[in-house]
Amino acid sequence: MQTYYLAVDIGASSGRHILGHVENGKMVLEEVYRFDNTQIRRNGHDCWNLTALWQHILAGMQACKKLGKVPATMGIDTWAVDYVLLDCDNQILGDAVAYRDKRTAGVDRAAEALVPAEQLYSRTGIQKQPFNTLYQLLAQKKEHPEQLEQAVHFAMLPEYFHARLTGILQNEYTNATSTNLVNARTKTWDRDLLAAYRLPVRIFGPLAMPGTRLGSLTEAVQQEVGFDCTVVLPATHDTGSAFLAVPAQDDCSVFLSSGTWSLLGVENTRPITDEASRAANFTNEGGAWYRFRYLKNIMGLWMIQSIRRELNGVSYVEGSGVQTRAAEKKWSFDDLLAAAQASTFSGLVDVDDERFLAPQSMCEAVREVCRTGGQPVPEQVGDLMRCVYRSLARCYAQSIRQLEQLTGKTYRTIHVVGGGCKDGYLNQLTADASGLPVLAGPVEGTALGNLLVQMIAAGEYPSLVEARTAIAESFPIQRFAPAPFAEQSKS
Ligand code: LFR
Repeated sequence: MQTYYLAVDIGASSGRHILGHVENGKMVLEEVYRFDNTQIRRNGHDCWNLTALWQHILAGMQACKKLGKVPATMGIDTWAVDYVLLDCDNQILGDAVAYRDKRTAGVDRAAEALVPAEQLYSRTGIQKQPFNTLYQLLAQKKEHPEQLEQAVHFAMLPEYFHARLTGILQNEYTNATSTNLVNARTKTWDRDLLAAYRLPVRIFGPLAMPGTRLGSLTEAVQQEVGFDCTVVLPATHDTGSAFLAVPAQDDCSVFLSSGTWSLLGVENTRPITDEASRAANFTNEGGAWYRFRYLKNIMGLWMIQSIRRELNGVSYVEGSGVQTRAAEKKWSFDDLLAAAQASTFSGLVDVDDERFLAPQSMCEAVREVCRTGGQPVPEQVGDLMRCVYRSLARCYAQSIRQLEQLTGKTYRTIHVVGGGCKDGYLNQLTADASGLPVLAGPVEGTALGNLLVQMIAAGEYPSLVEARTAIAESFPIQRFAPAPFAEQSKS
């Protein structure tokens, strides 16, 4: 009888249930359920719809039952930094505010008055991002001090869902590091920092490692889905899972997890928390088996996704939420790609510009950044797209040069995993800009990394090395060589 494992992988724009099993040493995946993740406007903030997400989690489990493929274990991963505060009955206090919401504007300055930025980085190794949980918690404390006072538990979103599945609330290490409140050396909550920010130490529980067996489904959930199984913690931060699934066979590769964000970096056994690293805004996120993901957040496909939504008439209007208008033409990703390839536009933008984080109009934001940067302004869709694509590739290339300076190593290949690795045009631009071959695949990086931890916990593979070799042998990897005379981006 086949043993199945279930990864529930929820990203900022969509989620999926992927069943995995091992056949003759190889990994086999099957997507059983997919859903959209859309935000709602609540009490003046952009929030996640946790009720809808929970219904989707259950519906995907029911789909497994219907197929007759009941998993032995399951685990949930999501994007990082977002959380909820819970009371003693695990009920949410306040809302599950989404990280691109404006509530954190200016909070970093107040935080820096309490702990200087250099000190924070040298303790946690986490890059400064306006949306880090630390700033969100301080924003919530300012707006609703009573919610922090009443809180009994702090739960990152996968932990909240795991608690609904099992009745057990357990904080997990990889996602906890994205809060900016975990000490990179002691690898647990930094009590001095919590005290300095006047955050209640009592709500932050002990941190469990990926691979921990949490428990079985509650009676109520069993009734809903028609089976029982064991929840095993994956690296609950999606990027933590994605990096595990990179089929690198040596340590000369740069990893790129390509989705809404482009996460580009390497794995280290020790954190790098010096000033040069802080200035370059590289982060040391905690990984399974205490491997540190030394990486940079690059704006990523969010820019392309936002342009497409906008051209297709979907826009976000502050105060009233998502609005749609009739669009003259519906643009597919292939249409956008073809338009980019037909353009000869030469302007470039710094994709890390904060104006791209949550603009009312991404098309206008790109034009504005071009204009203020003294670049030609892209008016046509193809020009806009070519500008974004080439700017992303240039940023990847520059970040690799920075990485080499910071780690003192030379990198020879780029491994791309995640949905974005299907974009052959971007892969080729990346190879050309960096002068390095790009190895693209597997597409389901995050879900695969989630499954990999469950499979190691179940004894299917003895360790990460064998599991990564199995991934290399189980999925097609496409190679993009740099064009011989391509102009490389210098940092
Ligand atoms: C990717 C990701 C990144 C994190 C960002 C916000 O999905 O998890 O690693 O920086 O989303 O949570």
